[in-house]
Amino acid sequence: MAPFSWADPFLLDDQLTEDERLIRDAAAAFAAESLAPRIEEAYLDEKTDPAIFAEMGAAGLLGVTIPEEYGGSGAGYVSYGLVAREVERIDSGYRSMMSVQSSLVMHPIYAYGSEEQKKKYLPKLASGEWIGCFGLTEPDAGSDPGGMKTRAEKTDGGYRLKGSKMWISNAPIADVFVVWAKSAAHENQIRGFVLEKGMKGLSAPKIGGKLSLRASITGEIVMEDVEVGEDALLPNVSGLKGPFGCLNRARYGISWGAMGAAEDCWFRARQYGLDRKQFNRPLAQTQLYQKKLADMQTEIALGLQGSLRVGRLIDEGRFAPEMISLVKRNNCGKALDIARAARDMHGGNGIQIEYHVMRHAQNLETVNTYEGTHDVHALILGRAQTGLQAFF
Ligand code: TGC
Ligand code: FAD
Repeated sequence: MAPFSWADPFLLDDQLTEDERLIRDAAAAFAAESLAPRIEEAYLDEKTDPAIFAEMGAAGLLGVTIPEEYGGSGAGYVSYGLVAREVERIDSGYRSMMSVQSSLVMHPIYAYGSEEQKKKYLPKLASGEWIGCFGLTEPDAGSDPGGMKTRAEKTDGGYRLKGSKMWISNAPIADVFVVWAKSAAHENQIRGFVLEKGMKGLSAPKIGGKLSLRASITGEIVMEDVEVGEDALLPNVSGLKGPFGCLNRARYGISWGAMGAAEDCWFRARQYGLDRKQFNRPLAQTQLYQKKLADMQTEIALGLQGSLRVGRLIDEGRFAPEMISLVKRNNCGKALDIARAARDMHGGNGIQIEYHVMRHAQNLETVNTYEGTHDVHALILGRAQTGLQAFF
């Protein structure tokens, strides 16, 4: 028999390679030293510090899975997930910044771009010198991105883009915009385009007033007849499988990230219960409190095993998108339940910024919604097991 490790019940640490542990530890050190000291002020003031991208780049946290020749780390998807977990342990907004840059901007340029596009964009995105964003959602096309209205018309030397995108992470501070549009020159198929800050007709106003994910800036992308050359088109993908190929990676990373936020809530609730006495005994000595801690431990241990398994399958080239829907949906939903319970277990203190749990709960409302809502992933899984699609 082995001793029970309460914080790592299934000895996940043992399931990692030496290289994965090194990347995990580097991400944890970066998160503790560079992100944790900033988060309270950033969240209260709704401020995103763009310098974080260059700092993440210097720490090797951007483009973890992109080959080294383009500035990435050439590591696998388990490593990427471990980075997401450590960053989101501090704040979901910081993980959002990292995962948009890595999975939604660098990945499509790497997977669907020309050699020229890869050489031009990837090294500067990996270093964080350039900030990227990903425009799929529109005001009238969220869960149903196939209903997008953004159009690319053919011009003599390229394309003219018209339309608007909504709820776009990083957009107001972005240098590079990966946007998806229906292209008249390609039988109205959805195609990807890479736009750059400063192009005539392109703007990205901030969406203010968010009560969630306040440390990560969100905006619109407005394209008023933006003229681009042929070289802005991502040549190697067509149709919804383009953006979904990116979302597979980002959703998988979120499944790890959400567990990082949940772990932070669990550890804080446990410590609070040990420190705080009511009725002459620690809160942690009550049955109800211990049941909640046991539930947290169970869901996190199971959730991490699921993400690890899916990460290994991605690295082996054996994943199906539905596996990712399963862990994205389950881990986000469980993390949100855990954060809400941790808020409750902190009593009145739980609403204060310095106890962190309510910030996590507020963030996880977004994490449960973006990249496919909890219910949309249920419909993806329902379709896979019945063969019947229930979206409409
Ligand atoms: P459907 O008929 O299912 O598929 C259309 C085509 O796409 C292919 N496909 C996929 N390919 C790769 N991976 C996947 N996961 C794929 N899912 C679908 C499919 O094979 C088909 O290809 P083809 O060649 O046959 O045409 O499409 P549908 O229109 O019925 O889709 C329904 C649904 C609900 C599954 C889908 O639209 C969906 O997932 N909706 C959710 C939308 C979403 O996730 N939006 C995310 C926006 S980005 C974001 O939120 C970033 S937040 C980032 C941050 O800050 O961290
Ligand atoms: P809707 O699709 O209108 O859904 C509303 C409700 O209806 C949900 O509960 C949903 O589950 C339910 N619903 C929808 N369809 C069905 C159905 N067929 N059956 C049953 N129920 C259904 N997008 C990007 O492209 N890039 C980004 O960087 C990005 N960042 C984001 C950052 C933040 C902070 C937020 C909040 C969102 C971001 N998004 C981004 C958008 C995000 O992906 C969408 O909000 C999400 O896909 C849901 O779309 P929607 O908001 O239009 O909701």
